[in-house]
Amino acid sequence: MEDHRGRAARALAGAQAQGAEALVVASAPNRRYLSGFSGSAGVVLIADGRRWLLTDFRYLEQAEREAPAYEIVPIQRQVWQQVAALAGEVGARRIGFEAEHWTVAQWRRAVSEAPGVEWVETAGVVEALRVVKSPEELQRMATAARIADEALAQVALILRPGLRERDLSLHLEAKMRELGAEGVAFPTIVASGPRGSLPHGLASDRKLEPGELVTIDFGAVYQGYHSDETVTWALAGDHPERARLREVYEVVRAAQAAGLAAVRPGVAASAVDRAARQVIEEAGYGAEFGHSTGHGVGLEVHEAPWASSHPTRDWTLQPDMVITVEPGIYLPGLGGVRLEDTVVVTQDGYRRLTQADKAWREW
Ligand SMILES: [Mn+2]
Repeated sequence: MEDHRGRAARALAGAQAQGAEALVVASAPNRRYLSGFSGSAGVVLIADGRRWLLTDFRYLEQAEREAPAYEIVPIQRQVWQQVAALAGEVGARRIGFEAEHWTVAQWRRAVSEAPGVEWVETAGVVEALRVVKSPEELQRMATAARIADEALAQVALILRPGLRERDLSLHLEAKMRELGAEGVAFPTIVASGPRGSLPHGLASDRKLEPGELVTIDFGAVYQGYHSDETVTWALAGDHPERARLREVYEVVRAAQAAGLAAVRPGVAASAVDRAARQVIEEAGYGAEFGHSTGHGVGLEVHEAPWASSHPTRDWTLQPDMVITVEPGIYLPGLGGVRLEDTVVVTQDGYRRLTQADKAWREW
């Protein structure tokens, strides 16, 4: 069982640093991180020594079981009035909310239901806690990655020209579920041949052809935690641009190796991006690598820390952070290559969670 009391105390301290006396958390991954509750609806409220989870009739029994560190409160008609009354029990009137997750309509509703509350905008409070993973979280992520890798190995057995991208994704997703995944981390990307230039090309009806490349970007979810991995495989056979595709592949592979080699504690995540990007730029493909090099993974498939060249949201890597390293090159009309691993920052470097071989592979 995770230390939900400790997490709640740290979240409250973070909210206090942003001017609040209490914190409400309604975004699903943050709510789950703080309480253990995995349901789709509910509000966590944390104030001076107290922890409440307000949820509706559908989830009361589940909430009692999943969130023993919290007082479970059935939601009545006006949830924000209830929140105000509970916070009032410990004298809290300035209640922080997650400004990055609320809609304007939600904020208006809170203001109108609880006019006596001063609603304080907070940002990134729980997200900042989530970046460093606990041993239990790392265990779950390692299991998600292993499931995904085993499913990919099964897909390799059916890979051949004539196979539709859609059938490849269906097979991969079914195998992940069979192997214990509770779901897929995101709709599987299968981009073959010229579609490889679409960085997020969802699996289509297109049939694989001899000699071309196919990029597969996929992940499993295990006990709420995601994996994220990309391979680009070559199909055997002749292709007029084969030599060029191979050259591009080796550039991306070198870029990924350079990005991984930069991963260690104390390093800025932007330095990982720079290390990978430099290899691609020096090979003359800088303009064809238009996305950032990586991102955190956990309860969400994309979360902090971000490994990008963006100057205002840099992160210093610490042990037990989890990030992806996933450079790519995309050539419209020809195809593309991306290679991605999810890794844990260790005391002196990194450890891969995703294990599929990233050397050139022909099937
Ligand atoms: Mn990714």
